[in-house]
Amino acid sequence: MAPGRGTAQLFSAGSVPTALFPSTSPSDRDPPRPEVYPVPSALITGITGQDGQYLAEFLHSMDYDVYGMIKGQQNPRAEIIKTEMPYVELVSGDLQDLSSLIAVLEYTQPDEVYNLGAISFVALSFKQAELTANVTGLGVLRMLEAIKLVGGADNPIRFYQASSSEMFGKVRETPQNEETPFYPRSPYGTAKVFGHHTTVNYRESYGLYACSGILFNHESPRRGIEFVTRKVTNAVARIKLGLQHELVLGDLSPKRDWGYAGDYVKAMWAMLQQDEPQDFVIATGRTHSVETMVELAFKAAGIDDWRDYIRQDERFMRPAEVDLLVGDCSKAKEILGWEPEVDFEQLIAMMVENDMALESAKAGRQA
Ligand code: GDR
Repeated sequence: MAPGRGTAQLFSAGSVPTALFPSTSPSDRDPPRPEVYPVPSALITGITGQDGQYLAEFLHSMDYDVYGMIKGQQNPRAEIIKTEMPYVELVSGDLQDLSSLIAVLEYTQPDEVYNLGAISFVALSFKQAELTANVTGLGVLRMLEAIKLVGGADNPIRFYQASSSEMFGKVRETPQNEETPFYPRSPYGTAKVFGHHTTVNYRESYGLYACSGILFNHESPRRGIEFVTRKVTNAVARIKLGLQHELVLGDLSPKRDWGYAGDYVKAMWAMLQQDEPQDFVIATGRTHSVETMVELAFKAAGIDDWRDYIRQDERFMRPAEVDLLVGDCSKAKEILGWEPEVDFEQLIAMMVENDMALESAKAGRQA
């Protein structure tokens, strides 16, 4: 007999475990197992973000039906999904509107829900604290309520919550693991703590299969330009090409544990394939300062006198900063078989290379 869903491990994060999948489909939960497995389906909120895109690709490669939730009618980023991932069916819903979430779940009937939607830019959360609490925090509660209502008794819907290392904030211990107490330092962090505890509470109160992945910073060429890594790699490319002459940043001293988003979405999936729902830290275990990251990015473009291009500005500093994050992902290694594949140096080089190609193509078009 094929192994059960609970044994699913990402033995090699690089190879898509298609062979594993039929034996780990949601239809496994109640024997007897049918001869032909129905196609599993997943709903992703935050589909237009970096993680939403990587996760959609990954799930599609494993023959999932993938639904992506989109807010509003004129969402410009929806076009990217329509063009690059035509296999994703976009559905209209809003984390601020419970009835829309119920309608989305009734229509999509997902086996798995990945809640990646959020106001996710920490700096913005200080300026739009109420909106952040509503979307990033209460949005989790609304989705869990919708799952509880639509899934009914013996709820078949599995839920993944995108928790964040920002919850550790002013860290209580180093490295941070699943037991480390939270001390958030921003409206974003406090909203994520609410979402995290709500996920645990719905699991314990209603027996939902609900997991939180406490993901440390994860980046890629698809990262939004407002986040520091992409801001830097894009500026470095433009400086190299003579299109920009300085890079204006905030505090260069904070340290982050930066991994590759393409690796991290595989851990999200693996969390929902276990016998029991539980929470996991996903991280690389290495930390670097913003300054080191900047230096590395310039060096990747062959620029040694990088300090000459940097200017610091109060505008990019935060009312309260998170000084040091570094995660201990031993539990994910042991239970999920997950390990990061792309290291920090490869990640930054990949991002610089991508921005060089993008910016030269853009400059070529404008010439
Ligand atoms: P972070 O990511 O806040 O860690 O949250 P971000 O890249 O925005 O900042 C990282 C660190 O760099 C410092 N910094 C700057 N940051 C930005 N954005 N722009 C600057 O000019 C700049 N100069 C210095 C910041 O102060 C900070 O210390 C990310 C988000 O993706 C969250 O949604 C996610 O939950 C966490 O990572 C894990």
